[in-house]
Amino acid sequence: MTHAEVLKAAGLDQAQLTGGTLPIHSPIDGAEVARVSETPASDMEAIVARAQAAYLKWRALPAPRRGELVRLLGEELRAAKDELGAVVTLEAGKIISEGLGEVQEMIDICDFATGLSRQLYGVTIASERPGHRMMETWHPMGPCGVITAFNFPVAVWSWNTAIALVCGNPVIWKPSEKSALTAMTCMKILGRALDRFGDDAPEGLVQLVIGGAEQGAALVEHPGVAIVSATGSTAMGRKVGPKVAERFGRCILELGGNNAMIVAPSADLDMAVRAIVFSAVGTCGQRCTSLRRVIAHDSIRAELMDRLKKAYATLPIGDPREPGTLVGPIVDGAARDRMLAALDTARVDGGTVHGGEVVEGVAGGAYVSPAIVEMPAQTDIVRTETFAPILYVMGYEALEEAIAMQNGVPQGLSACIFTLDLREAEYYLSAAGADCGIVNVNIGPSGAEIGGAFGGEKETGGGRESGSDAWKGYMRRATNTINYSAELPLAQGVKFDI
Ligand code: UN1
Repeated sequence: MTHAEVLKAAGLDQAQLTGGTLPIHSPIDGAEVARVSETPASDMEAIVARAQAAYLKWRALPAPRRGELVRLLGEELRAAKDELGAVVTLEAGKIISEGLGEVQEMIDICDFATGLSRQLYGVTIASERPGHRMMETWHPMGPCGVITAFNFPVAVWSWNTAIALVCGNPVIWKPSEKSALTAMTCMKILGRALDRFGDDAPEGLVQLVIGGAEQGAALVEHPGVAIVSATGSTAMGRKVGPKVAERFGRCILELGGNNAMIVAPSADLDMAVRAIVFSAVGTCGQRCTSLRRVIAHDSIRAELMDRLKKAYATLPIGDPREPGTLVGPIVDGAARDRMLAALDTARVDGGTVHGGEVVEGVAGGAYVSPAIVEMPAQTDIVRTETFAPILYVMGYEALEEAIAMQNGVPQGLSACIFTLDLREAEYYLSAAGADCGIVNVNIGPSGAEIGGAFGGEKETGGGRESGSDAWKGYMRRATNTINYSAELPLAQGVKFDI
């Protein structure tokens, strides 16, 4: 299909795709596929006011009824899976299977959130006072600003939106300026769910803001936006976090990663190689969970390197729409140049680079061969997240040393170990082990399921999205003490008789 056919099948019409100021390029061939209208930052006042009005109505609906909207969204996503997946491929350059996988992630979170809408449980607490009962109740918070990145243009929105909606919060979405088209397609799909849902959904329940840093800042700074959930670079988070903190808003940050795998002497190397290749070169190394560092035991390092070089040599790189392709384009020329510059720095630091060259793909796109870099030490460039398919490989002798190296980076998203040794695996999962938000055994660092809480520590920002009890980040907790006695005893035995 041509780009125009993909956009037409997604239901985007010419009026939406033309006449604006923001050019959208496909990483596949660099073609300008649309020029969309940006939301004036000065509109934020009215947008937030609409969201606030929507909040008052939406929070009054019983949560299971709110869940029904999310259930319908899941149904509409199932029906539109191929069309939306194709727009993801067009706009993010993902191979077809990964574009569809991202939509599946949306469907999964809708199922999860629908069930959650009947499980927004609070606890009861034993009171120290007779005739008293304590409990926690969870309430909606208010409008939730969602800022998403180009690399997961739809899944991350749905993690936030499905959960925010069942929690009773309207959503204002500012996607990456690189992925406005997937956002517009999502809004169409959501529109169909809203039509079926009926009048219970207030106007302005989910609003889209198109633009860049200016629009993002207007959203983040607005005191009417109760929660800001931002996914992207650590540099972005450093700006967003303090702004939200200054006004005592709530922030959910999911920022950079520098994810490592320790390959122990007992590792099943066949499995390790497959896991490494998927997580290091999948999505052209542009997941926040992408594998960026392998720390391999010296006894197996040479063999592992051998196998990795062989596997890398066979990687089909090129047009992500072709069924056999495993590595599509990197997002744009600037990202390619950052990759090449990082490799130059690694060479200066004593690294031996395999791959990492500009290759021919589709004319106009930025295509690179994924790189493996054997490093003598974990230098600054290794400690930096470069959003590209670069895999640094280092050696170790003792597990403690490997864990120290793994944790010795500013980021803390995802980590894993390949070992068949139970002691090593459990130690790695313990408090003395990996310091990340996602820690795995015998599985790579990327491709997490939605059921778990997603996010990480240190410069990754500390936020949690998606499954488990991440919903608590989207609600406010009230501690309630109810006195059903005829006395008024004070806590801590304090006497204050009047
Ligand atoms: C991201 O790159 O921002 O775990 C999200 C994964 C995906 C989500 C990645 N489920 O790799």
